[in-house]
Amino acid sequence: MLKTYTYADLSTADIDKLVLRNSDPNQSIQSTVNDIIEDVRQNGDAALINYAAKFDQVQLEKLYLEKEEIEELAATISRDQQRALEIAFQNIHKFHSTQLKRERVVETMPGVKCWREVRPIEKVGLYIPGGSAVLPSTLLMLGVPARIAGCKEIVVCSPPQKNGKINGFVAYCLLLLKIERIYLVGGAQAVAAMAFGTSSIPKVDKIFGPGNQFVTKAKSTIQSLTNVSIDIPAGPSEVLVIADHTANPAYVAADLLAQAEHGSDSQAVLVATSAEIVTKVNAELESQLAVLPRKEIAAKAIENSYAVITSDLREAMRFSNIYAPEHLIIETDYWQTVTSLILNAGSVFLGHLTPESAGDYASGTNHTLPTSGYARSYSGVSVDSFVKKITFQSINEEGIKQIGSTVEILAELEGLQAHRNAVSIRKK
Ligand code: HSO
Ligand code: ZN
Repeated sequence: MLKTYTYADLSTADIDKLVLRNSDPNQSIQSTVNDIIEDVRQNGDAALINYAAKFDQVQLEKLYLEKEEIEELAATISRDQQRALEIAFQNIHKFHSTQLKRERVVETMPGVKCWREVRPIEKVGLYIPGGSAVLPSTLLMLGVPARIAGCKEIVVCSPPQKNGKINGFVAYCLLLLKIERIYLVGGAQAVAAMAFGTSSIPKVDKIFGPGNQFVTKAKSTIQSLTNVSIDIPAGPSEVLVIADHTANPAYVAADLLAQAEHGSDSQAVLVATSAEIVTKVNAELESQLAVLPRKEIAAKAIENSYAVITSDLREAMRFSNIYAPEHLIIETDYWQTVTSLILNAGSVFLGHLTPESAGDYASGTNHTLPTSGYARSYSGVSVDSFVKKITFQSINEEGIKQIGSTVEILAELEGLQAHRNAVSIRKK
């Protein structure tokens, strides 16, 4: 049963409280993460081997698997499973390959040419969560855009299984991506390893990937300790479903549960245009939840979740924009009337036949998306996340004449004589 609120009864302060998530109020996650980061910084590989023993219950001799071992593991999955991963790979590739666009050269004044060129980030680190569910799809979502961008070195970290290996699906994705090594490190320690480098694990320029609260906290922490950047704060996953009277309550419940099964810290929010819809969805939640293999996890997440009743779709969109969901599913016949009202969301799923699961795996869009309200200011991962856009300019004789006095005057008014001279000397 979802806790239920009525939008009209909520004050601004109530709404602020409702939309707050993943807040670590007593800093306990931060302090654990700080200790792990410091340990990895000082003790490198030895710390990583200790954490594998402690968190993954495995005594590792080496911290990575190489090509032959990866190929062996990949061969253990069925042809149907390989085929499904290939189709996902192809669709993600198709969608992302349009994202590398050449921009045109702009002549801002005669003889003054400016443009931007794209260059890949050279070394990228991809974090593939293990934990309660192994997510090979995440490897495709990060590896495909990294390949399209042309990144030279792709470092992949994922927690080891108890047998010191990785699962066959992750292995098969590595083959599809032509990545020949995977590092057996999980959690905050993987983030720290890629940020500082250890004898086994290369230091990277940027770290990507979703994770639990520890991974997300580690990513935000290493940004202030190193010159390594991160993709986005992608923490516990969340969905907001907007449903009106045209929605199928069974579909809505299925979508909420698909989110809830990710982790007990996931959130699934229903915004419905009547109390009756909430009642019907609750009934479906109960019956569908009862038969889920991960029902304990999903039930906890549902406890963490809620429903909001609004008077119409516009009001529903207003709440959704404040919540700024990672995933927004709009289940109404009238979705075309509200898409222009969407201001904040990571990825949007429209109509009755567009489950989030399609985007999670195989339609082509990326599933690494901003959570915890960061969709207000961040975009999801794309090819853009793996490149820099460098600006260039070239000025000729005509150009320096055209722009010279403007720069001289501006340099003068800022009291920067040397700036002025750098122009004047060329005008002579
Ligand atoms: N919903 C997750 C992605 C995922 N789902 C991977 C299944 N596997 C975060 O967008
Ligand atoms: Zn998912």
